[in-house]
Amino acid sequence: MDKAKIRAEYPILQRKVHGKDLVYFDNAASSQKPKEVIDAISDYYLNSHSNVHQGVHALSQEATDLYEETRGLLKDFINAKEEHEIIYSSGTTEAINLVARTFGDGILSEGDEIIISNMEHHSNIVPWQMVAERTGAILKVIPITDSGELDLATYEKLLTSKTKMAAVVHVSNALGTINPVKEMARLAHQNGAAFLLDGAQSAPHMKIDVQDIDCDFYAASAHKMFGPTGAGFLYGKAEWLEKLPPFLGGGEMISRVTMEKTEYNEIPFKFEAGTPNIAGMVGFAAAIKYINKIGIEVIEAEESKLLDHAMHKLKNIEGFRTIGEAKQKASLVSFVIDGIHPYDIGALLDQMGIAVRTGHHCTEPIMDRFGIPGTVRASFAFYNTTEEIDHFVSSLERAVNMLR
Ligand code: 7TS
Repeated sequence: MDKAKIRAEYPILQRKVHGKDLVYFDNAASSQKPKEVIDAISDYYLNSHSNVHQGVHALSQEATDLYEETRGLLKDFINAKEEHEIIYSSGTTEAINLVARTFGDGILSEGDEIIISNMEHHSNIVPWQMVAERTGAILKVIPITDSGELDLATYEKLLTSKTKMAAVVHVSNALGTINPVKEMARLAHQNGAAFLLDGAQSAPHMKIDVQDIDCDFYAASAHKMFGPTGAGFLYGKAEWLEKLPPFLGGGEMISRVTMEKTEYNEIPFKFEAGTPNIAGMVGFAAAIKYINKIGIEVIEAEESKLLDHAMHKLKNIEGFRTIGEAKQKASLVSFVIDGIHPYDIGALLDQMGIAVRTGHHCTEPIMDRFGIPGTVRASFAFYNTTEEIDHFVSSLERAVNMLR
């Protein structure tokens, strides 16, 4: 991998922060954008913007073609069976809310059970709590082991004939754990439950095959996939999308409206009310093409090398403790240093030009499980380098010495 060439494609990686070369290790929060993604958005507004799916005029047709191209790219990217199984959304959060809300409206009744895990991002907890409260459904939680893995034996016991949905994170943003989702989907289906995957952290880093996993729903965000903010998607098996009621009401999601009654549009449009984030989807298309050009397997292998390098160096720091030591891990390290608050480390690293995330990472139940207020999280993307990691480790040592 020609790192210098790749890094040159990211204007932001050339800048300085507090007078120091930027080291960006907050990729799990949001990745940076290559120039071709930024150019695609800019080019769209400069040359092709109009509203979609409406006009007979040339610009509307052009905008629609650009906007719809993303659907086919996403279908291939996650190996969905049909293009209409891809619903555009503003991101993972909205996609999960779509499923939770419509499940509440169309499927769940009092006493039904929903399973989530202790490892979820808040966006895969709160929507289910809301729907449980509204419908009288019961929320059950898969525990986490000391190494930061899901307790699968308990998951099996939690599944009953009343379970209607099991919704879990594919890759944990706070622990890095890659969950055994194919097996989990099989177990859910054995009990007649649907299986939803929060793919926010898996889509940017590994090959996804929704047919092989056999999940019923899969949600992800463009901004973690080198694309723009405010764009993302929900994959849903066509049988489910046909069965579920609509999410938001308005234009685009209808086929006929009278003052008495509305007939809804077919999928995917049934779930896409209002003027969408057209430029966002155009940028998302460019991001997927960019990932495809590099190769997701190449990205995965490079990030795995970066993680190994970081772990090898970090473990020598006195008082260093990793939170999340799963056998299968994505390229992030969440850690605490005994006796020092994560925020203080983050603030000192920032002064040195190094961007890491500190805190609970929107996974407060994980922090409660490990009895800590938060962690420092360094999350790597393939454009990061071993030199940056070495610099990070020596800067961390300096920070620790200052704070001890
Ligand atoms: N699920 C997981 C596993 C996530 O990591 C995130 C965002 C979300 C859902 C929500 O995605 P959104 O694009 O809809 O906001 N995670 C993080 C993070 O770790 N730091 O900032 C955002």
